[in-house]
Amino acid sequence: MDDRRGGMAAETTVVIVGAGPAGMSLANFLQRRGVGCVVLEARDREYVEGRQRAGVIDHRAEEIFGEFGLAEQVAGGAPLETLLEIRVGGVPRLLDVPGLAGGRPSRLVPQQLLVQRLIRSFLDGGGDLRFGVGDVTPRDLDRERPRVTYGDGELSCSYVAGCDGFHGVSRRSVPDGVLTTYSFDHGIGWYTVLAESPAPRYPLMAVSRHGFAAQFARGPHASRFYLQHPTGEDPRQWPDEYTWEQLRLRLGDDGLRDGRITGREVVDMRSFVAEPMAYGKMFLVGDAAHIITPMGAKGMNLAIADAYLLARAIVAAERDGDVSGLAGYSSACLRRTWDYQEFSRWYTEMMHFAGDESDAFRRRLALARLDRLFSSPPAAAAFADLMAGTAV
Ligand code: RFL
Repeated sequence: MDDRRGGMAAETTVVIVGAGPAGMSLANFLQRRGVGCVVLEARDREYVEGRQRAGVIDHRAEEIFGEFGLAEQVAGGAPLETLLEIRVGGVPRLLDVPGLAGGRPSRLVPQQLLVQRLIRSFLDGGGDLRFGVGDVTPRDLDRERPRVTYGDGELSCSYVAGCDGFHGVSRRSVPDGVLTTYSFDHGIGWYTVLAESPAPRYPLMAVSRHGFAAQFARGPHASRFYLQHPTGEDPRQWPDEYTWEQLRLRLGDDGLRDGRITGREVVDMRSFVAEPMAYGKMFLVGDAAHIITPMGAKGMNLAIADAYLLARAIVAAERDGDVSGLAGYSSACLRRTWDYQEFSRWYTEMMHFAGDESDAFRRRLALARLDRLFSSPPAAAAFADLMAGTAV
């Protein structure tokens, strides 16, 4: 190629499928290193920039953006995380997570803001990003020059980056029998509501016999709440009054101010991993290869960390002919993925079982885990290290 401005490029170095956190991180990293790429996104810009999900970029992700001179664009001025509050039966306990991690704070950057900023930065740099592209199909992945066809267009490239999320086409383009997949249902239902209710002082998680609840800031005047709900029930039918009543009960806060509920979603407490994260010249990045529960806030950060490793590997291959990074991409990403899956499961069990009176033994184990976090500095430091994000 490199017709990155023209929109009609027939050849490029990397075709990136999907313009979420994984795809837009990768696109910006490659652009900053002078590697040509085209991003193909199925949805329109408004949809992609409005999708609200994650709220935190961990310290490791900020370091990664910093390495590409993007930290100011994506995280400049974003509030730093300070303390984490875990409320047990209405009694608050505070954990200085950044301090315990050796001064490595995470930042509050809502996912839609991160994506908006990455899109703007890529387009300002002359990047080729095509929205509303239908029928994207990766082909010839085991050949030297794969192709990606879409609508009535076609691109030939050196690498395909499958950044199209769990339901995307990339993983499904791998021939049968190549991937081993692992799925796990945590057996817990989560209901999340976005509300015009003042942000909590600190990120807040609460253990109670009424079920788990959490409250996180989404800007100064809005909160995202999470409520555990009995599986087999659709909590989106709950009257608002009942939702607020449950939140007050679980958070142990009679004075919790309600507000207009602007979003309701049921969140799958499911985990998934596909191995390996590469087939021929295609590399899977982010949710296309793995999903993780929101407990621990690692999904978006894993997507950014995968994109970082892939960008580094492609740059080394293109500039120096060093293909070792590409050969090791899958195993390096999977090591961190499983580490975070374990962390997320550990955290999920602790926060949900500690209030669960249906199984007294399991409950006592979870309470012991929670106590250790507040009484053992090494245990607290290990927790904080994972919250800050582990280095590659
Ligand atoms: P995404 O965000 O799903 O983006 C994929 C993009 O690909 C497009 N696409 C296609 N494009 C072209 N052709 C096709 N055939 C295509 N198919 C799909 C899609 O339109 C989309 O634009 O995947 P990506 O980039 O890997 O990013 C992953 C993150 O979105 C995800 O891990 C996080 O949202 C998970 N997550 C959280 N992660 C955190 O780090 N911290 C959190 O606090 C956190 N909270 C959450 C979350 C996920 C949630 N939900 C709804 C699952 C809270 C929630 C409620």
